[in-house]
Amino acid sequence: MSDRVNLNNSLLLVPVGSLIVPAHPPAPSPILLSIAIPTYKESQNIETLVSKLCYLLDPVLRDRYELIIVDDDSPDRTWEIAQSLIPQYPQLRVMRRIEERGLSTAVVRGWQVARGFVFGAIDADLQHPPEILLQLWEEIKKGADLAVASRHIEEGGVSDWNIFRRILSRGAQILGLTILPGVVGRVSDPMSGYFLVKRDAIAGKPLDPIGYKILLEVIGRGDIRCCREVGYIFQERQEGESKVTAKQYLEYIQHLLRLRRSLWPVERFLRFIAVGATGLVVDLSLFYLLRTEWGLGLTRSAILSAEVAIINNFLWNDLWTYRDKSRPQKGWKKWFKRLLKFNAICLAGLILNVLLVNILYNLLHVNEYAAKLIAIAVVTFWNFWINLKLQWRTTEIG
Ligand SMILES: Nc1nc2c(ncn2[C@@H]2O[C@H](COP(=O)(O)OP(=O)(O)O)[C@@H](O)[C@H]2O)c(=O)[nH]1
Ligand SMILES: [Mg+2]
Repeated sequence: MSDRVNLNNSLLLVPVGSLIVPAHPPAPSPILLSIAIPTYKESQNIETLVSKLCYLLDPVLRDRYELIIVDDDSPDRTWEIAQSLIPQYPQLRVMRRIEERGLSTAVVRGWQVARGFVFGAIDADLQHPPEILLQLWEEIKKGADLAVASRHIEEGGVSDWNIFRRILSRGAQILGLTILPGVVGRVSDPMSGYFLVKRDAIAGKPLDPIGYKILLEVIGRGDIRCCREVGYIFQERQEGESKVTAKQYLEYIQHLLRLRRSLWPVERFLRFIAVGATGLVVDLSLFYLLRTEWGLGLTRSAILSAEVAIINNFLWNDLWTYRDKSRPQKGWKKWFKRLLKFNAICLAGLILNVLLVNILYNLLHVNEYAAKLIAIAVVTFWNFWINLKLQWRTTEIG
């Protein structure tokens, strides 16, 4: 991957491999905002779009923004026309993809070479009014992690879509809400391709989009705390034509299902259970050693062996189960903090365990062993979930 650019208007090199955005720009840079513009056969639109964007952004960000056109080797040579605009618009960078195809991956490839700390996506066909960009930027400056241009809030809308198109669009949204409520329900217009997002929110997350709906991927896999929306009217296309066909609808469903599967952390949970099993072995063996070999008291043996098992579990979970989340939290201090939190969560789990056994046995008259088994299952799930949510989160609160 390289960000060498614009000497002789050269094209950007296309990143290869996984679609992961790095946590930092390739080199220190004054750029704040990087907007990816996916194009396919947009030769008639590209100059107008670039000139409008630069006209709007120059007074606000001067030379602290960049526009990254990612063209999929359009037969109308959009990439070449874009390249010819670079001398006039030095903020412009152009990538020509030969091997890969698709709107969403084009956007991510653009972000991978981006130098800013805020990323954007906008269509090249002027259906996304450029002026809205400044409002989105304002929302980011006020603290939003994600600012979405929406057709479905006040001041938003579509120009003159027929009833069929409106139903199709809403139908797609309802389907999305059913399959992925936590993602699709976060914003009023989850199908929008016009938004800004902070680098921090998606850096290091393996993105894996299919088709058109890059925003789903950003919300689904990103770490989005604060999200704002700005209304806009989706304009009619003046030049060129839409590339949407029935295929994109199928891809949308495929994308929803793929996200659904990957957001259920099945593999992580299985790892957690495996680690728990090693903990049990450690706990029992040490308890045996302390009691019978060294003759320590019952309570002391129980506490000591449980604590060693907790440390054992912590080490494996930190290194393996939650590796992707613990790795970015560098340093011994943070490691130690995680260990303490893990202890606290396990202790809370133990209290919950005792409470549940009592409620099940004394109040609900469940068999003692059944009560204990239910409690173990609930507490395992509790430990897993609370650790995932509180403990190994990538970004810290406050
Ligand atoms: N790089 C790239 N851009 C694409 C591709 N398909 C569409 N686009 C661009 O994505 C934007 C939206 O596409 P469009 O067909 O207008 O979608 P619609 O507005 O939903 O009808 C436009 O800028 C297109 O040029 C693709 O396969 N690769
Ligand atoms: Mg369009």
